[in-house]
Amino acid sequence: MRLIALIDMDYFFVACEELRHREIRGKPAVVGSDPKREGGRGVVMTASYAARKFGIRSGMPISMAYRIKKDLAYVPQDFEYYEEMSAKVMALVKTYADKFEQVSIDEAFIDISKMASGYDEALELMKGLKKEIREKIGLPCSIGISVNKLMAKMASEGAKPDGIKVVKEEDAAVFLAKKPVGELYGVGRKTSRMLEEFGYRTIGDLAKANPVVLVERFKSYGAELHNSANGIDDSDVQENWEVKSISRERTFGRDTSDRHEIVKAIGDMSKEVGEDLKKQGFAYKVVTIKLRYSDFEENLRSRSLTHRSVDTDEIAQVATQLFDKYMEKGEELRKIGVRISNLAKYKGQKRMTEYA
Ligand code: TTP
Ligand code: MG
Ligand code: MG
Repeated sequence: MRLIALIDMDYFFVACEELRHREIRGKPAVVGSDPKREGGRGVVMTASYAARKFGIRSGMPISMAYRIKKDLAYVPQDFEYYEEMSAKVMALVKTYADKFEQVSIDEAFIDISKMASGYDEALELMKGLKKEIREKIGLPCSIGISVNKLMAKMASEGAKPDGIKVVKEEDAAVFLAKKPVGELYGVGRKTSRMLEEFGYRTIGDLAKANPVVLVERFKSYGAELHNSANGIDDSDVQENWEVKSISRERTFGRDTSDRHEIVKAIGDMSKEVGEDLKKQGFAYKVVTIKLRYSDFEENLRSRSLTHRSVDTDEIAQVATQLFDKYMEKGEELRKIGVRISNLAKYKGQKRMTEYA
């Protein structure tokens, strides 16, 4: 029996902000682009559940959110911080997974078929994960558990906020039947409108529809829609936790144009990156540096080697050459980063460590 779980963080960006802004905890709050800087054209990226009570939603113009709720707390977005929190969450989630597939900044599917032998064990396991995310990171999440990705996702929606829901295979049809078609995973606004025009109002309507008619109306997508509406989904959890790149970044205490200081930072980071590379048994092909200037402008500059390499000294050499070539004269750096990418497992890994 397959057991799949979907972990999705609750009101993710605002929840992250609540961690470092105590004053907005539990209050109606949004994260979004600055309404003043963009002439009020920014949109709400995330709304806390307290804000959702007033009808404030992701994608809504910030100006409208303010009209609805005058004393709404507003926090400007800080993607780097959310990505950092996301990485912490995902690192924990992976430890609970046979297979792990991150599908967005706040969401991942895991296959727990080997870790748990039935619904009860799966539930216990996921309770542990949820508790660990709460205790170690401080963030709330919701978890759906079922026999495939589609149903796990649908179950997680039913668990929100801050809950866990198991939908057994035999209960899938009833669980889905009364929901509006627009809530079916994978159905966007356009498809949803078309489905309604054809008279399929609920997922149950779609499940009972003649698949031949659906294929006539929606081509091959019709068959998929019919399967989804019946809770059927054979797709596997696609592992993506192979490291695709290894990187380090350093923010200087004070903005600097001092070559000596910067090259030393490049050297230190390259060494760390090289150590990770060896540990993980990869060879790399591309070296990239990131230059963040004092005005927050950011440039990435890369060089691709002719062959995949395991030579870790070369990382600092190439990164330094890139720096000398591309650093803008007269500018100061706030931050510098080194990254290696286009990685592949190094077959001679064992031998390399034997001789090292
Ligand atoms: P979601 O998981 O869709 O939403 P959420 O975490 O804010 O709320 P929920 O409790 O319902 O899961 O999206 C995750 C993050 O992605 C969200 O916090 C902000 C970002 N996002 C956008 O930037 N734009 C959008 O339109 C949506 C939907 C999300
Ligand atoms: Mg979420
Ligand atoms: Mg999400």
